[in-house]
Amino acid sequence: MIIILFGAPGVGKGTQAVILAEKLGVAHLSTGDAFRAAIKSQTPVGQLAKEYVDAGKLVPDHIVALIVEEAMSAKAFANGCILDGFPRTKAQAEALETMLESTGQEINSVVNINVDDSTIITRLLQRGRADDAEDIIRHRLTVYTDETAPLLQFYADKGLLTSVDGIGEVETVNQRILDALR
Ligand code: B4P
Repeated sequence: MIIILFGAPGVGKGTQAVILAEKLGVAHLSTGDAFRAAIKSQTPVGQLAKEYVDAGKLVPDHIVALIVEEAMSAKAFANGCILDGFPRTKAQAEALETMLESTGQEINSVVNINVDDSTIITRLLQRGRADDAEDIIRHRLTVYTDETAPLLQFYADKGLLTSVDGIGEVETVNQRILDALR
C-alpha cells in the first residue's frame, strides 16, 4: 500500500502521516524530517541539503533521490508506506514510478489536503521552525504553486487523486482522510 499525502507546506501532511501510519500499520517517510535529521547529524546529504531547506527552496531532485531510495529499500517499507512531502516535482514523481516498478508496488491513493494560505501562514508562524519565518513561508508557498501543484493534474489523470478539507481538529481531518481512502 503506497499512499501519498499531498498539499502545500503546512497543510498538515506530517501531522496526518504519523497518525495514518500508526492506524494503518505501515511505514512513514517524511523527506522533510529525513533532511532535518541529516542536517542535524551533518551527514554528506545533510550538508548538501541545508542551504535549500533553510531558504525554503526545494532540495535538488538528485539529492532527494538519495534519501528516498535508501529509506524505501529498508525492510520496514516492504508492505508499503505513507509518503509525506514526496514527490514534489514531476521528476520526483517519475523517479517514484520507476522505483515502484522495480519493487512491484503501486500507488493506491494520492490525498490532497486543502488549507488556504492565510491559515497556513498562521499555523507555521505559531510552529516557529527555522524555516517558518514569514518571508521563507511565502517563498515555500510560491515554490509549491510553481513546481509541486502541477502534479495534482498528473495524479488526477491517473485516477488516483482525492482531496480533503484540512481545516478542523487534527482527528477530524484524519477521519476525512480515512473516509477518502475507502
Ligand atoms: P516538510 O518537512 O515536508 O514540511 P512542510 O511541507 O512545511 O509541512 P507539513 O505539510 O508536513 O505540515 P505539518 O504537519 O508539519 O518540508 C520542509 C522543507 O524540506 C521544504 O521546504 C524543502 O526544502 C525540503 N523538502 C522536503 N521534501 C522535499 C522534496 N521531496 N523535494 C525537495 N525538497 C524537499 O503541519 C504544520 C503545522 O500545522 C504544525 O505546527 C502542526 O502542528 C499544525 N497543524 C497540523 N494540522 C493542524 C490542524 N488540523 N489544525 C491546526 N494546526 C495544525
